[in-house]
Amino acid sequence: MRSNQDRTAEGRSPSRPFDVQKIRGDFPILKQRVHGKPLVYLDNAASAQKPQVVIDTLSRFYSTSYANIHRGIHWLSERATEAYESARVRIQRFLGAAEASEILFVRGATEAINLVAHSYGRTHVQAGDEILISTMEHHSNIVPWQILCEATGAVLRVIPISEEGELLLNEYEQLLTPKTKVVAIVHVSNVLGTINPIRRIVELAHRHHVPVLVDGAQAVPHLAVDVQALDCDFYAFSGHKLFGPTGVGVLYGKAALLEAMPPYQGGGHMIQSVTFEKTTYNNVPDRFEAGTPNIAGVVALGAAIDYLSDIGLEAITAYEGELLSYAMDRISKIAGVRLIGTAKDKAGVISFVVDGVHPHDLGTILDNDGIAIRAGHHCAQPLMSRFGVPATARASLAFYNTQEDIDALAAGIHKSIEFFR
Ligand code: 7TS
Repeated sequence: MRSNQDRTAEGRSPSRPFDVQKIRGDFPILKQRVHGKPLVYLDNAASAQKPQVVIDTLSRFYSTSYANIHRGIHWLSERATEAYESARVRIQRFLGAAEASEILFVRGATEAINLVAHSYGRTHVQAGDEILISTMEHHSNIVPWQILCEATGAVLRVIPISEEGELLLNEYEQLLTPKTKVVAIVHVSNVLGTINPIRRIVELAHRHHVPVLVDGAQAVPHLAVDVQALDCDFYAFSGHKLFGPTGVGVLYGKAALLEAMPPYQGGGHMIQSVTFEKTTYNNVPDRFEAGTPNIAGVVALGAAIDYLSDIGLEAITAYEGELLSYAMDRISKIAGVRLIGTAKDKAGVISFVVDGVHPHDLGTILDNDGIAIRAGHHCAQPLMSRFGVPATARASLAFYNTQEDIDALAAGIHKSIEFFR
């Protein structure tokens, strides 16, 4: 894979040495106290915090450059359009896509997957066909395919996983048949942290001429992603988990596939001409961006990506890898803790259950000490069933977390065990 540093916008300085204290200073919310304690934010898989540069970009854009886009004519509209389209180019580089028009702006990973299930799915999937997903999918990569199956009579098939939370690739190979029409798979599990071998998954699917959609919502904050190296056909992610604003996300699609796909939503901007008799559609990406998009959100997502590229995804992956090892070691040593998700290739998501302590009670006790984690099924109920638990506690890391955060978490777990003893 190309290094992310090669991919930063021209003229940018190469990555600085990784200085977590300096990075923490970029995130104003981390200076807050919660219930009188310093905030320990370990709920990054739900949503990540925003650096000052993202907050400033939103404010500056609305203060100086805001108008509706793609309406030409006046200066402000041109300025806003330029900012919006320049974010598209930044994201193209960030993902290593061949063309900017392969980047579609949507509301988030959920909408990206629904777009593909609806537009690609309804054109290519028929009764008796099969859609292949895995046991570790988020509901947003299950339900859109079930809706497609209900509408078409297609069948959902599920790749099983091991006790460690790794995909069973042999079983995957067996499930790939001439009936398979789409493989939709998560890159990094939001519960287990497992990093799936996407390149290999794509290679096997392509032998059967089956396109692969990758749900990258939990991957892009942790790993350098190169869609051309992965050779995936679609790649989806959300801006808010990537230190950008809410309400904006990205669908990458290979140009040839997108160009052959019908619109997902109808409205302004996605048309070439409209009469009551017939409407012709715009080219890609405009065909898939009906109505006024989240203009400022897109621009600020561009700023988030510049910020990350300046730090360097390789540096982030290396730092988080060490922090994850430290955390797994500390938490696994606590008597009564069962870790769920121990794959060899794993990103900074730690799920666990504690004997005698309900995950929600643990979450409440931790919150009292200013520690934010998530407890519940994490929108992955079938995965909870696979591990025979109704819920887990989940601590999820970002590059601004520290060993002190993990120490605070470990102390909180001990405290909750004492409390319920
Ligand atoms: N895919 C994965 C792997 C996710 O983790 C999530 C959100 C989504 C898709 C959907 O993203 P959205 O931005 O469209 O909502 N995951 C979580 C989570 O783990 N806790 O809260 C949201």
